[in-house]
Amino acid sequence: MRPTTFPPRSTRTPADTPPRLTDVLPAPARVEPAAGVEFILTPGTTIRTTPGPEASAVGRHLAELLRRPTGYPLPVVTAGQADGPGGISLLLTGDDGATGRSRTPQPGGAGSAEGYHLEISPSGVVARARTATGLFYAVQTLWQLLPPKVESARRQPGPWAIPGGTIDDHPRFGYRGAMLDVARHFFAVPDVLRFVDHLARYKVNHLHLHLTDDQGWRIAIDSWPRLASVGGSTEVDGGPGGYYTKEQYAEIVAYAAARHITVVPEIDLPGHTNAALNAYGELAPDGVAPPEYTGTDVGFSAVAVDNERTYRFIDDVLGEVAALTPGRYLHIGGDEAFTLDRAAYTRFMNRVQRIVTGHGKRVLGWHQLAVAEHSTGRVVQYWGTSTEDPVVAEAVRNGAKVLLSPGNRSYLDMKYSAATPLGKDWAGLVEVRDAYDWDPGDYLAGVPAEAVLGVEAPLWTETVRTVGDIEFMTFPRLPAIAELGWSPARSRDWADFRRRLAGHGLRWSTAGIAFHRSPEVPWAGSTPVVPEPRSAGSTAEATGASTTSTPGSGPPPADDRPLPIA
Ligand code: TNX
Repeated sequence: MRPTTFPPRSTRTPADTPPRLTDVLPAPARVEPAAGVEFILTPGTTIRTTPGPEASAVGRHLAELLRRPTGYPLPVVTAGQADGPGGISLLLTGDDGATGRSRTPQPGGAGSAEGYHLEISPSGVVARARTATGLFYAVQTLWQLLPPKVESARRQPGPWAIPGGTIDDHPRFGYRGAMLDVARHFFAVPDVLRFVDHLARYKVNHLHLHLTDDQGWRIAIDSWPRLASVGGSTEVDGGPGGYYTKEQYAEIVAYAAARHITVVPEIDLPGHTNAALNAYGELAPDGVAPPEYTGTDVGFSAVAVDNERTYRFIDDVLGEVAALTPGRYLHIGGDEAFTLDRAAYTRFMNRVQRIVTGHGKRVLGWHQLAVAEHSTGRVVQYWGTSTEDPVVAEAVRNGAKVLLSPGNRSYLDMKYSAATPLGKDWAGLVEVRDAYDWDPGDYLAGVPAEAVLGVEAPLWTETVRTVGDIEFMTFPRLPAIAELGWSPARSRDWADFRRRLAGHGLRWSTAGIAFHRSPEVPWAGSTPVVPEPRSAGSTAEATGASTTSTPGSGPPPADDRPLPIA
């Protein structure tokens, strides 16, 4: 172990300075800093994991995050009973006591399925968790506790200090999500994988993909091939569109799973279906294929709800999508079907819900679905702007759970301010504090905390065209929603949140991630101003400029851009 004082603290730059133990985002359930104590990562540091593929995969993930910036080899080896202190240990406190710990859950939540316990001392780092997911979250926490230069795609000089102390952590809600609309503008696989990486940082565990809408159908369906080949060839403003082959979609699912994220596919029904109707006119109410649509209106399309062929189509599509989905939920949309009366809509949705359960999945849908009958395990996603919805409350009384995505709080496509170059404002302007300062457990009348499955931040992409655009709208609001989903209600504190958030600006800019420099946040360090997105028009907002990216490989093509930590 090296002395912990090299180089002198006074010569550290912001990018060199390790965060404090209390800076983690989302805020852990319990943090106990040990004053004046650090662990220093060295060229000799080893990562030891409990035997078995799950823990060693987490160990390799940590090594991959750290090898490039540190230049250290960081071998991942199997932990043994006889190991001495030192290095980083990632231990599953499973049923066999193999780690030397009892079966008793760790205090503070390492016994919960996603919880972990982290001890950082000069002699080593020890993470313990009951599951690999818990270990993965311990790794995310550890990564955040290293100095911002750890985000660099290039090798940086040490020292690599981690603040000492203990953290006990577990999530408040089981579902923490973000949605990406790949229908209005299509995003290729690498862009989606990059988004997955952003979610993993903040312990978000669901990626909802809005796969179909009026402007495009984005997933190959073998039994109805023109959905993708014809329906996938358009997007908002007439761009080329695109779709995922089943292999590509499976790649997204696997990449997310490796980051302990479940993909929730959405096939939006009965409205938002113009692309499908354009591909198969037989599904349209008048049997005639409508022209393709590249505008941004909503609510004008619907499948023929009185035609048996429509239900064959839905059964085929949901069956193929279910087969690609390891998670328990299929999202069936249900929003803005303005051309149908309530009776026709309800009859249709009752039937579609049964098709979902027939494929062994649970129903998730936008909250308009609340009028349909209860379906075992169903979840309605609330996207309204009011704190009252009697129909949703009634569905909850009948057994539904609620996923909270209030438009005026969690919508990542809302403008931050009137000057924001991208986004919409129908739900209001959503600055960081609006996104952060509400309690999902006590938000919607008649929906108690026990009925809340969690929170999700949806990013609709009518105005979002590039990776830089995605990131500018996502950061810093995603961490706000992630914290509401993860951290204990009692820890919600705007002043403390914005202090912690401020430290992440330098991390994002070092990683090449665009973000909105909200005036509400005292951004720390000298974050560089990066160019505006190409869709920005004339504006003073600074965002990333990338249009392409390489997943998991740090910044988008920015190698000629000076990093702030040279
Ligand atoms: C409403 S939110 C929609 C989407 C739009 C979005 C734009 C919801 C379930 N439907 O079709 O993209 O507004 O903010």
